Amino acid sequence: MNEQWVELAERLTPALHETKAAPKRLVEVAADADAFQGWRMEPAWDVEELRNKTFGKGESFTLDFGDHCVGYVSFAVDSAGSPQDAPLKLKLTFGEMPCEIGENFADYDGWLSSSWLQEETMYIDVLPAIVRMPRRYSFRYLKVEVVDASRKYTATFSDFVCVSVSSADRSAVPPLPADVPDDLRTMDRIALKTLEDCMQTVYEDGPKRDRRLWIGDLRLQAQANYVTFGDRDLARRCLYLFAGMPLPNGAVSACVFETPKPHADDIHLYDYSLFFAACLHDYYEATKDRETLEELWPVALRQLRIGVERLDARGVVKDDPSWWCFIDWVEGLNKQAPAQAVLIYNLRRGLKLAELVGAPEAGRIAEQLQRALDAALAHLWDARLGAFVSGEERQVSWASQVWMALAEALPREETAALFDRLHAAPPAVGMNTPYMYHHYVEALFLCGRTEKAWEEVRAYWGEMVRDGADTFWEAYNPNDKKFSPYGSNVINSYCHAWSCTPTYFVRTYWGN
Ligand code: RAM
Repeated sequence: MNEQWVELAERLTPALHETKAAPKRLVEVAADADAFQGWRMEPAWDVEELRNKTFGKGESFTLDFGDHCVGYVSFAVDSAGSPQDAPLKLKLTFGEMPCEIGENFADYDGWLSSSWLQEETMYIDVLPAIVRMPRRYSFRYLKVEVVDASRKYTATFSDFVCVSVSSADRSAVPPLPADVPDDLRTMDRIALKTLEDCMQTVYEDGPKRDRRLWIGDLRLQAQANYVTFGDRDLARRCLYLFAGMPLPNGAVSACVFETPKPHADDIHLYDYSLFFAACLHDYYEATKDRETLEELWPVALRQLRIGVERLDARGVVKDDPSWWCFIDWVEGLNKQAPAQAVLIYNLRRGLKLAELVGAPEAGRIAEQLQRALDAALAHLWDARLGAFVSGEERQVSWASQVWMALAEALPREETAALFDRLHAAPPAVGMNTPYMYHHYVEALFLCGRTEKAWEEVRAYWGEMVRDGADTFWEAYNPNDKKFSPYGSNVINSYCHAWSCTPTYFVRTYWGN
C-alpha cells in the first residue's frame, strides 16, 4: 500500500452537489405481459391529493418522482382519528424500475445478496414525525405500506423530498452540435443522467449496486466524462486509489471500497488490471497532466508485465475455467481470445505512455506487442472460418471479434470485412451488457463502418429508451428482456455507468 498516494486520492475527494426532487404523481404497478419485464406503471392520483388521504393497516401508495434520483429521502407523517395508541410500522420499497415495485422481494433467489434490494421497515413511536432516512437510495418509485397502525388511528403522509447528490457539474457540459437528430439527443440526455448519478465520491458502477469503483467501469465513465462534464480530479482520485492499493503481486485490484477507509477488494481480473494502462493513457490524453503520468507510469508498466507473464510458449494467453477475466456476463463465454486482444490493446497504449515518459522499457514493450500480435494471428485466427477463435473448443464469439478489432489485430479493411461477414452470419455466443455493446460499437467506428455503428446504437440503447429507461442499465439483451447475470432481474442495476457511452459516441463521432 502506498499511503501517500491514498492520501492524495483522499484530498481529491469531490464535494457533492445537492438538488431537491419531489414526487410528481402517484402510480400503481400493474402486471402486463406486453410491458417491459411484465410490469407497467399506471397513473393513480395527483400528488396534492396525498395530504387528504389516510392509510390504515395493509394500505399502501406508490410515489413516482418522475426521473431517476440518487439521494436521501425525508417525509412528514402524522396520525388521524383517536390518539396514537401503538407504534406505526411502515415498509418502504424503492425501485429504479417497475419490476422492483411489482415483484415480491421475498421471492428473490438470485446469487447476489438480497441485502441489495432496497427496502426498509421502520417503527415510529411518536407522531407527528419528520422521518429522515439515513441510507442513500437509488430510485424513481417509492412504495409506502402501512404494515400496521391500530384499530383506533390511521396514518397521513406529506412533504416527501429526495435530496439528490452527485459530484458532476452539469453546467460544464457543452451543448450538442445543432445537427444531432432528436433520438440521439434523447440518448445523450439519458446517458448524461446515468453518468451524473454514478459520479459520487468515486465513479461508482451503479448507485443501487455495487456502489463502488470498478476499473472496467471507470474506464468508460472517464472517457464519457472527458467529453461532457470535463472532470479531471475525480478520475485522478480513482487512478490513485487503484495505484495506491495493489494486490500482493502488484496487480491492480478489480475494485476498491472507500469506507470506512479506502481498501481494495481481493479480486484479480486479467482484463481489469490491464485497463489501468488504458485509463492512465486516456487520462493523460484528456488532461496532459504529466506529473500524474510520470508518477503512475510504473504502476501501468507493472500491469503490462503481469499481463505478459500469462503468455504461454507460443505467446498466447493461458486459458482457465475460473473467473480469471471479465469481458462480459455471458454464460460459457471463453475468455482466451478476448483477453489476448485486451493485452494487445493495453500494450499499444502502454507503448505510447512509455514513449511519452521516455521509459527505457519502450523497446521491450514494442517487442512484446509484436509477439502477442503474431501469436494472435498464428493461433487464434481461423482462416477457414474467417474469424478469431477462443479456447480449446475454438469458440467463435462476438467478444473475440470485437476485442481483436479494438486491438487492431487485422488491417482496418479486413476488420470491416470480418464484421460484414458476422452481420450476415452472427456468432452463436452473443453479448449481454452495454459494456460489451460499447466495445462492439466502438469497433465499428474504428473500422469505418459508421452507419452500422449508429444503427446499432439506435437498436440497442434506443430499444432501452423504448423500454422506458430514465438511465441506462447494467445488463440488457433485447432478445431476453429479463436477462440477469445474477439469477433475477430485480437485483440488476438500472443506472449503470458502463452504459453511459451514447454521450461519448455522439460527442466523439457525430459528423466526423
Ligand atoms: C458487476 C458490476 C460491475 C462490473 C463487475 C465485473 O459487479 O456490474 O459493474 O464491473 O460486475
